[in-house]
This record gives sequence, C-alpha cells and structure tokens, in this order.
Amino acid sequence: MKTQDYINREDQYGAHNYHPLPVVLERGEGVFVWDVEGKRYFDFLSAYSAVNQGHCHPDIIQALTDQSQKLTLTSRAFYAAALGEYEEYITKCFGYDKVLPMNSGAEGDETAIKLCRKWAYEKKEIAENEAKIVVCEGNFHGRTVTIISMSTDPDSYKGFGPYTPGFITIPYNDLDALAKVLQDPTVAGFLVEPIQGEAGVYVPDEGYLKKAYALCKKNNVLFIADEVQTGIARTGKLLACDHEEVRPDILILGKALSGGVYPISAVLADDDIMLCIKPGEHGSTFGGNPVAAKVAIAALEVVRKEKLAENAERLGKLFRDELHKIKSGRIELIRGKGLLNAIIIKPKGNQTAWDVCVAMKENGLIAKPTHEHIIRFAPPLVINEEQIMEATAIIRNTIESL
Ligand code: IF1
Repeated sequence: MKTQDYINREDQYGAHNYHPLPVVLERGEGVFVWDVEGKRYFDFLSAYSAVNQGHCHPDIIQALTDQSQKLTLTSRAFYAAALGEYEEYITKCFGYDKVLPMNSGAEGDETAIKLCRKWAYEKKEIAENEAKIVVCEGNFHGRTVTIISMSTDPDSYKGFGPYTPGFITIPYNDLDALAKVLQDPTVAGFLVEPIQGEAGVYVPDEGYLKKAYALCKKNNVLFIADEVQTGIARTGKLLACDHEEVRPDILILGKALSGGVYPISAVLADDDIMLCIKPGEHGSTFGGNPVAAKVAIAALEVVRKEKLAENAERLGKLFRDELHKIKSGRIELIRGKGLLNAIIIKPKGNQTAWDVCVAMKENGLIAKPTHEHIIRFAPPLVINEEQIMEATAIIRNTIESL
C-alpha cells in the first residue's frame, strides 16, 4: 500500500472530523517519525505537546509493558497498589494535597469545573445553581458539550447547542475586564490557559497571570489553570504558571503527563477544595488505572532526569533566534515561550499556512497550521541543539523558496 491508499482508507471508513496533512506515519523515535514509505520527519507538533518526552521513550514504554503484564484495570471500586504510589508521587511533584485522576484533557477541565462549582456551593455559599465561571475569548479546553459552551470559536460550538449555562466570557490578557467581572458575587472561578494554544500560541503580557491570580484571591474566586498543553516542561518551566510564581488553586494536567503513551489527565488541588467532592459524586472507569499510574510516574521521571524544562528554555531561545534570522518578508511575527512557538505567515496570493506546512513536510519537517496564517512549532523537548539547527534550516529553506 502507498501513502494515498492509506489516506483513501481513512477517508472511507473514518469520520471526517479532521483534515490531516497528507503524510501517513507508522513509527516514531525521539524527535523523529517515519512515514509508510520510510521517509523520516522532524516532528514539530509532538501530538499537540503530548509527546514532550519524545516518541516511544524507552523508560515510559518499559513502565507500560511491565505494568500491563501484571494488572491493567481494577476500577475504583477497589484499592490498587499502583494508584497510591502515583498519587503520592504527583502531589509531591506539584505541591498539592490531592489529585483526582482522569483520562483526557477535556475530562480534566470538566472535573475542574465540577469541583469549582461544588466548592462554590459548599464553601463560598453561592445560591444553588447560581455559580459562574469566568473564561477567556479564544480559549480552547476540549470538545465536550460543556466545554464548547465556553468557546468563542464557531468551529467548536456552532451546530452543537443547546449549551451549558454558567460561563462569562471576557477578553484574554485583559485585567480590567477581569477586575470588573469579579465584582459579581456569584463568580466562583476563573479558568485560564497560561498561554492560549489554539488561539495561535498567544502569550499574555508579563505579569498577567500574577495579577489575575491576585484579583481572584481578593474576590475569593478560584484561579483554575488549564496546563494541559503548557504544562510538563513545554514552556521552559515544569508549569507555565511557574514563570510568574503563580500556584493555581486548581491545576489541570493532561497530554504529556503520559509522554503521549496513554490518555492520562489529572486535577490537583488542596483539601479545602478537593474534599468538596464526596464518594460517588464523580469518577471514571479508567481514571487512575494501574497502567496509567505507572506510565505517569515514568513520564514525570523522564522530565526530571533529562532536565526537559531547562532544555526547552534554552533551545526555545535558540529556535526563536534562528527564526529571526530568516530573510523573508513572509514571516510577520514570531512568538512563544520555551518550545511552544508559532509564526504568523504573511499571505501571498492564495497561499496559506497550510501550503507552507505541505512544503515543509516535503522537506522533512511536519508541523500544523492553526487558523489560516499561523504555524505552531512544538518539537519533543528531548531535541538537541544540532537538531534545532537542522530543523530551522528546513524551515528557512522552505519559507525562502516560497
Ligand atoms: C484536537 C488545539 C492543541 C488543550 C487545552 C484541554 C484540551 C486541549 C489547553 C483537551 C486539547 C488539543 C486537542 C486537539 C487539538 C488541540 C490543540 F489546537 F486545539 F489547541 F493542543 F493545540 N485544554 N488540545 O489544548 O484535551 O481532551 O484533547 O485530551 O484535535 O481537538 P483532550
């Protein structure tokens, strides 16, 4: 079978909820993936930052195979030996009293919303069903009905109503708007991405998170950070909130919490908040299963041992410096933090970011356009300096040749 045959098969039997770049991958190792014809690519998407530790990291795969031959799933109806080990590990790693394990990032956000609402009624004494959560324009928190109810992107929400009430939208990176909305005593939480990923790696002004956190404290509102994409060393610190020494009241993690090996998400909070949810009030069949527990520990160990945050910080700077050297009028803006970066492409004729990505793919580097003119660059954090130089040469040659 050739590339086109694989594409045709997916088109025929799979739902058309994606429009992939025309490359069919079958193997990965570290920063590289190979297609079905044996061609090698730099992976500059890393499964939307899920594969921070690199493809098929041997330590994580070892944990996966070891545990999966021993015990895979017990449900939460019973205690499991691996779960407590993981709970102790992750809470100490991030400095919270408790963790609530789930699977997908969207489930993590849903869990945080439920937790915040429960806290609102039990602790803040907001009248039943009146609690509001403030969210930002341009947010991306996943695909469930409640989450798309918070979205301002018609692609995400249009045609999927009716929507879940209880959210107030304000502009991102706007402290005045936040201060104003927090005066409403029925506001229980502020849910925010430290850097907006889907919006095109939109980095807020320095000090935004710190001041937003202070405003929340002043008004007895929970600061809820969605670090599903920005967390686990992606932006040059273990958490993007660490750049401003902000400790969220509720922290949501996903994606690279498993190194892209397994769907694992987690919500972290202290007892005063977490214990508002009682037995039987929330859960999931697979959340916190023994394989997930062991995989997540291994994935976090890799981040620590291989100093991936430091690597992301250092090589992110190098990467942006190299991009700035590209002599082309086609790059309108370069932005990002650590190894979460994006460029805005100036349109030429009807050529879009998509066409640039197709051309980069031909040259051996895969990345994904977001919106019409933005390309996100987020390689695995195990990338080294030489590979950054080789990859930026591909990006430069591609853009200069278009
Ligand atoms: C898709 C973007 C990335 C997320 C944040 C929660 C979730 C995500 C901050 C939900 C998921 C993904 C999912 C992916 C596209 C994608 C994405 F382009 F939309 F913004 F990563 F950049 N919070 N992000 O970014 O996590 O339930 O998917 O595990 O195809 O929808 P999930």
